[in-house]
Amino acid sequence: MEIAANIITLLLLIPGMCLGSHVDEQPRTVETLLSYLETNESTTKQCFARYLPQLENEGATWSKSYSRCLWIATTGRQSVVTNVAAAQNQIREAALGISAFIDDCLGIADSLAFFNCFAKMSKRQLATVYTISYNASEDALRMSQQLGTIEVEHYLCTNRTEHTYVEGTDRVFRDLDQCLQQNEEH
Ligand SMILES: *[C@@H]1O[C@H](CO)[C@@H](O)[C@H](O)[C@H]1NC(C)=O
Ligand SMILES: *[C@@H]1O[C@H](CO)[C@@H](O)[C@H](O)[C@H]1NC(C)=O
Ligand SMILES: CC(=O)N[C@H]1CO[C@H](CO)[C@@H](O)[C@@H]1O
Repeated sequence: MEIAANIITLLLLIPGMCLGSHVDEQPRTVETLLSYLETNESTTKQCFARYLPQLENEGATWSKSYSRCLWIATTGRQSVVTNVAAAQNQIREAALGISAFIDDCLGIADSLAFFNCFAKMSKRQLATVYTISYNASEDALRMSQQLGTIEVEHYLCTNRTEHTYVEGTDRVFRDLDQCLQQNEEH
């Protein structure tokens, strides 16, 4: 903390030392610089004491918002999956019915009975296959649309969080900079 404060004060001082009105005079010795740092230390400390908590606040707000964005997206995806569970079950049941019928036919050793079994594959079973395909493609489309919306919302949420953080920290850094500069002008 203290070291960081001194380093930043040092960085603020160096351009002034190089370009200041004292160019023709003896360069300031390290000793003078150190005494400057010492005499200005308390105001520098005050600046950091005031603005570091604000920076920490910005960080905490970012962290909370980011977690919230993540939570919204995760629960959103979970509810999409939960909502299609019934449709998925209907398709599974229908497919298992057809599968059982086909398995029965495949299990028949006698050729004539084998052919007769498949010959009995009724229009109804074919209609079920069609319904499975129709429902499945509709469900897949609706689901990917809903998941896509969640992704977009998630992007907007994190982007907004990022934006607020960048703006907030920028403001604090400018205030801190001003505080340190006032310190320098005293
Ligand atoms: C297909 O969808 C309709 C309407 O949601 C539903 O009533 C039917 O049970 C579904 N059938 C299958 C095989 O998924
Ligand atoms: C994301 O944030 C950046 C910077 O804040 C902004 O320029 C951009 O427009 C934002 N994008 C969306 C889609 O909001
Ligand atoms: C507030 C304070 O201590 N300011 C000092 C900062 O350093 C300059 C240069 O040494 C002094 O003149 C100020 O009094």
